[in-house]
Amino acid sequence: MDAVPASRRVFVDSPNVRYEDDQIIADYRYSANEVTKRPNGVVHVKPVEKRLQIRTNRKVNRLGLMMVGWGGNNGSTLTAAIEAHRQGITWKTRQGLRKPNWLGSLTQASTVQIGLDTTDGSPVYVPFKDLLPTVDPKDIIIDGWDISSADLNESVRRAAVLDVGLQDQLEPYLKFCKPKPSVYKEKFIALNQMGRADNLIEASDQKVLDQIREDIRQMKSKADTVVVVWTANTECLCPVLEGVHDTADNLLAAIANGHEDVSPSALFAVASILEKVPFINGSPQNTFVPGVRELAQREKSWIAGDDFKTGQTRMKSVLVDFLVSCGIKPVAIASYNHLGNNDGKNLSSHQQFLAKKASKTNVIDDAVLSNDILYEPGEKVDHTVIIEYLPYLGDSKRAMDEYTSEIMFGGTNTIVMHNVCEDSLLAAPVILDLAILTELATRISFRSVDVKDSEFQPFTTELSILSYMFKAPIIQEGGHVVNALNKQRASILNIVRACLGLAPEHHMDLETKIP
Ligand code: NAI
Ligand code: DG6
Repeated sequence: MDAVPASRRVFVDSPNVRYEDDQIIADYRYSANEVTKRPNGVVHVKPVEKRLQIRTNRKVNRLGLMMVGWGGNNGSTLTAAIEAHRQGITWKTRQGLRKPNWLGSLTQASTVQIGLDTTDGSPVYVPFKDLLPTVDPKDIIIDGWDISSADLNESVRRAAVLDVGLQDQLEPYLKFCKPKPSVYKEKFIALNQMGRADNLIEASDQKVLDQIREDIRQMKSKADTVVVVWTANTECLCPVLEGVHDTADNLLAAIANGHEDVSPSALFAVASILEKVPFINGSPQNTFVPGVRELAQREKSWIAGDDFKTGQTRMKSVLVDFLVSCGIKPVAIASYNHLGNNDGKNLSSHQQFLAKKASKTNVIDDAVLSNDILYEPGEKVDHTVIIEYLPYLGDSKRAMDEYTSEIMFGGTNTIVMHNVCEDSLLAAPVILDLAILTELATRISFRSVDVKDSEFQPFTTELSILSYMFKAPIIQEGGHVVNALNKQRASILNIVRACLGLAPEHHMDLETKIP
């Protein structure tokens, strides 16, 4: 018997879902509450329902992933992991034989409760990747840019993240992966990175932009969908200048005139937008200045960011949400890190550190705002973030956190955490998920059944469905930022369920609670 392909292992038997050869069409009732806060203090809640049709194209596109900062620890680790899977490499360590896996990936290693078993009432879990057709990591075509000319074999060895037995077997494949030249502007990343910059496009900003666009077009000739991810060094925050960064036209003119305050990451974002390929910012800097956002909207191109959420901050966005939703009041948080990789070296420079500090700090804002029993309007948690560079440790990052909260009757509850792990082994699966979920998002569209003759529309420009993967998610104007990890996960999963005509996961389990 032929194995059932992953994308056909879950079948929804409902009059609300139509599986056609090339698409899945779901009729979906989206329930929400319209709330008005009345002057007399009454919170008036009106449940509303919108009838939607959701269409998912079933044909998975051939995905081309282009990483800016390809030769860095994240870029090289992800490339090595994909190649190790593709080649089926195994390697020996002191602990025994190892084989590649995708632990840490939402799409590849997590499961979703789909319902209760009809025979014994036990919960049935299915792999996330079996719900809708998604890209197989082994099929991703990878390319990218780096200011360092090291090929990917050299980069993997420089990063010193993976076992040598694996590095050696990957060499025949990785040594041919050579990053494309990129743009280096001294004022944006730390001066201590200068020694690495030997692979540069020495030209005006306009020519750099044209070259990046040409590079993307080359990838387009091999792949149906191209996603560009910034996993290069954290830049300092860019001053948002009137006449330069404020509108799409001013920004394009500033690039044409070679204005020094256009950041390299903004050049990559603009190039991606003009080529109409999604651009994802994995670092904390303000790449998405108003001009970039306006351009993305005008060109109907997708953007997402900022700053991958992988370790300490991911835990913070769970823990603070948990405390506040228990009615416990976090009042002081001290988050300290030391690490020895090149990211840590770049962040040892104050201006770049400030960008990172902001995204690591703001992640508790939504939890604080959610509870006005605990917090007065405008009240802040005493919150500090420190990062130190300790070269000896390489990619092994140490994160120490102390959370002090107020509990009943003047008591305090202090939680202390110590986390040690390879930074890039947490980041690589997150970048993979971003690429896979972005490709999936490009195949989903929505139409309102309540509006006559309405046409299917894709997600809006800011792909906030990807918020789970970011410390500081960007959202469309008028939206609200969600930082709490479990809400972000529920958002992705419930949208995927909606594509199959399934109600959101409500965990009510009434089957087992009422007669
Ligand atoms: P890395 O320093 O090892 O790699 C960055 C790479 O970017 C280097 O190879 C560098 O040569 C290259 N680069 C710098 N400027 C460039 C430019 N203009 N164009 C092309 N390449 C350029 O750093 P790592 O550990 O790979 O992290 C990458 C980024 O991801 C950093 O900004 C980091 O803060 C961010 N990040 C990392 C997380 C993690 O867990 N590892 C989580 C969240 C964010
Ligand atoms: C030190 O915190 C360096 C940073 O680049 C982090 O490693 C990275 O942003 C991951 O952050 P977090 O807080 O999710 O572990």
